[in-house]
Amino acid sequence: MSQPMFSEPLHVGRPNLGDRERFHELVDSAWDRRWLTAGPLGEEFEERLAAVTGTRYCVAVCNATVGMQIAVRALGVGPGDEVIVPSFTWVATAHALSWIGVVPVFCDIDPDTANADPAHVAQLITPRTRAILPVHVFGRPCDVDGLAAVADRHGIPVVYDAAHGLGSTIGGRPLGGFGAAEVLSFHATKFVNSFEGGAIVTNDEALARTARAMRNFGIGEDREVGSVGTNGKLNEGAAAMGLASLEVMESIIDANRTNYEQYDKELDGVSAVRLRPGTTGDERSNLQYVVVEIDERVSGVDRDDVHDALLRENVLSRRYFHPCCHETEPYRRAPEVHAPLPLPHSEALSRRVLALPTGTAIGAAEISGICQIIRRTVQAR
Ligand code: T4K
Repeated sequence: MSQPMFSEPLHVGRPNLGDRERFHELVDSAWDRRWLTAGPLGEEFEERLAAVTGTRYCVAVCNATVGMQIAVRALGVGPGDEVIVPSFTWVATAHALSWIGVVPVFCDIDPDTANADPAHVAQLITPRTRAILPVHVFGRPCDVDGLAAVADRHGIPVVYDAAHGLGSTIGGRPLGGFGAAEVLSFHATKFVNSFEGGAIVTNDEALARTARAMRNFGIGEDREVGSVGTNGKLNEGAAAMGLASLEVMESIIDANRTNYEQYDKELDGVSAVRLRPGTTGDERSNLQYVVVEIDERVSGVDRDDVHDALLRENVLSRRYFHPCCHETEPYRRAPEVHAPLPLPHSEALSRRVLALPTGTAIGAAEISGICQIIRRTVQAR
């Protein structure tokens, strides 16, 4: 068997790393203080995130999944309530709700942006709908005005899953400050990471106070247990990683942009492959995901063929997001509940998408090789 093009695997989601010495210095400070969780590094991380997102309050949490649960619960959403979410997302968005007894009702997307379609959201509202939980997919901002209009008409809040959204802007406004709250992720595979971690950002003081208590077993500022809560605290080691990572955020976005432009150039003119748009119009995207759509009708080669061809050469691309949430086992059993209307755009996109490696762990030579494999594969038939 011939050798793969790359001797070391190239991964989607390979972590970007900040300055090693800075990370060690921060961890040492926690060590010296003997303060290991919910401490000053977490508070500093919160302050910096509030500044980056232009929000008044930030509540750092152990991951975005728990962050979304806290955010919707802090807004009074509970078991049996319905929340509208896109089906074209990482399954965490739906699971965060189901895990606390809330019913995810899946909406379709606008195929241009891959984000929740406000018109479809409006059709799914019932007397049981208590919130909308859209996702800024791949760092591209949602139609925040369209979603706000639907939510306002029905008197329900919007909470954004902003797991992909840090550092992206719309009309010059950073993501983080839209809706009642937005929830960020700092999982290792996110372009800014804290090993595992997340944050709820909001301009609503009461919501921030409730979320802060819920993160800590419901214990309020008066040290009394005022509500049911969970353990959603961020530890100081994670906060140290998050700070070191956040400090180099702009340089990671620069690297992502350079990578994106190279993919764009090298895949230009390959009619079976469409690079999904990154930064457009008045939007800036963090470009943390480079996603192509493979059009099987053009070359007879489908997305899975390209995925497998890359794998043979040691490139681990990812099918984000396939299958759609409503096609996974826990949700497809009750389509009348979870996807009462058809979701053709989500299903079609889900069959075409493939995320390719980017970030600071990859260079120009590797991107050229990846594009060569893709070109060769789609032009082979
Ligand atoms: N909402 C959205 C829209 C999300 O995308 C996510 C997470 C969430 C909510 C939930 O946020 P958190 O609760 O996690 O904060 C990954 C991640 O596990 C998941 O966090 C992420 N979305 C999703 C898009 O991708 P997998 O199963 O594809 O990742 P995994 O662990 O296989 O890693 C991907 C690649 O990265 C691998 O090929 C290896 C590489 N890798 C991974 C890790 C962890 C490394 O090189 N080093 C590492 O440390 O789900």
